[in-house]
Amino acid sequence: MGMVWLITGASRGLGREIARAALDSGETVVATARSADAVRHAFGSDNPRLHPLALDIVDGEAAKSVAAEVAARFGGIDVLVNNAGYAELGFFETFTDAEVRRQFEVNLFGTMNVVRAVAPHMRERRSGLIVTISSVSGLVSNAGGAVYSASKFAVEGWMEGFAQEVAPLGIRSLLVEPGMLRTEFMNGKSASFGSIDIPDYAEAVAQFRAFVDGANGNQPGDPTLLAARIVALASQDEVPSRFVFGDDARQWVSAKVDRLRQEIARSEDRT
Ligand code: NJP
Repeated sequence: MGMVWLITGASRGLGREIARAALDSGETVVATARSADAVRHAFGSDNPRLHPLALDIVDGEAAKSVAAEVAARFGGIDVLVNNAGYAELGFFETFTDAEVRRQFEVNLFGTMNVVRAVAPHMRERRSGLIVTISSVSGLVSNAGGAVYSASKFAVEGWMEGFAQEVAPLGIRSLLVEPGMLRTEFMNGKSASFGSIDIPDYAEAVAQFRAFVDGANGNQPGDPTLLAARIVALASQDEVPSRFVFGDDARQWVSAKVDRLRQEIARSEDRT
């Protein structure tokens, strides 16, 4: 039967590619998105090892029943992939409080719901791998990405600590920080823009939106390649705690680490 994978946000983009790569490796895949039909539609032909289920990660009770159903049916969950997520793009003050909270509701609290639902089943077997698709924006923040980054920094901070809590219980964690991937992430279906017009930011926001529109469809990162890498890593005995994927991501993270080192050195001088 191979390993049992539970993947969120598998109706399109990276989640769908991870599901495909896992199926190609002979794994059993429970692929979820808000609509099970959307998942069925995404995969087309019937594969007996593919099990589409509906899961809106914002719904904690739904996450618990999906996890219980999968564990009962397949005897456990070997790999959880926290992939579902979206981006609120734009300058911080152009967002309403509700828009900011929605970003956290999905990216942070939604992912927490799924982990809260799955972790007990992994603890019971003293075994499991939690793969969390964070972002380069979980380590580096830029103008226009403040709200999205806030949610992904939160995911990073939570997972970095949680991973240490569950490691003695046999659960491993892999945080993935991709650069820009060619998915539907930046189009109107997924990304959402701040709704408040503020003249002081108008020009900068227009430039930022032009950048996003230009990048949409032309992102350097190949989601199929990343999916293959993730599936390969999941079968290794030693799984790294982080995987920064793409030249763009590595450059941004390296530059941030350099800046941090300089800041630390300067702080030392001041004290
Ligand atoms: O995006 P997209 P990606 N409950 O829009 C699902 C991160 N990332 O594949 O329910 C459950 O093609 C949605 O399903 P549906 C990014 O932050 C990306 O690029 O049918 N599912 C769909 O399957 C995210 O964490 C880039 O609408 C929910 C999927 O999420 C992950 O990669 C760069 C949901 C989104 O597919 C996958 O994003 C980076 C909910 N409440 C990180 N809300 C990039 N693309 O450039 C949404 O660093 N979904």
